[in-house]
Amino acid sequence: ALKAAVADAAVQEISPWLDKNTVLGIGTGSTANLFIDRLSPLRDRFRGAVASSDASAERLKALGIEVLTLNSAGILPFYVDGADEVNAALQMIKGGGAALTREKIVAACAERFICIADGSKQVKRLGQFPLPVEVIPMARSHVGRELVKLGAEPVYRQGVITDNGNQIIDCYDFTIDDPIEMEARLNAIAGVVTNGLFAARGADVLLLGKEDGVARTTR
Ligand code: DER
Repeated sequence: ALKAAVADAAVQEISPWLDKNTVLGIGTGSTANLFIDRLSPLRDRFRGAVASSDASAERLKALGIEVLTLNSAGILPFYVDGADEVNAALQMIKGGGAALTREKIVAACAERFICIADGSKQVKRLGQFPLPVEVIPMARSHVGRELVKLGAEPVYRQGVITDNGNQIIDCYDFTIDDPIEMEARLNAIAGVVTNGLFAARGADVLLLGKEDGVARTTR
């Protein structure tokens, strides 16, 4: 119910801005799916969407919403997506659904990142949720050793291949004092494609579902 409430709030957030040329950036996960479902009645009021995963693209198409490639869409007015954790600075950990690379790419092309999450995702400090890191398969052991040096406990996410053909390492018991600095350090490790810290480019609006309603925070 909290997820549904934030999905409704996200529709309210964007609907005044929709026109026939609007292309929306759409995330991945159960909360993003509820948002996708709510776009269906509005599909004649915007042009289409860019999806951050094959799963979201399929869901959009099934609802008759045009799915565009990011290269054909250019700059997007909005990116709407969930998060695994979000702090007071609207920095996030994402990647629970293994879509972090395309999520970070589509988010980078959006003017406004609207994060939709239930209250359980709000944390004081990022890192309770194991931080996902997408790696080139041949580099998995090397990246694992580098993550140990950074103080993480790396665990290979067995049986998961991302939409980009890569693998995921989840970093447990990881103390992240400075999310922006750590995001950059992780990106510098040879073999890392993307890490789940969305800190340098966090969310612009957070719609957080709580028992007493949806709290809206801007950065
Ligand atoms: O994998 C992801 O980044 C998802 O957005 C995840 O962070 C949120 O998924 P949920 O809405 O199913 O909790």
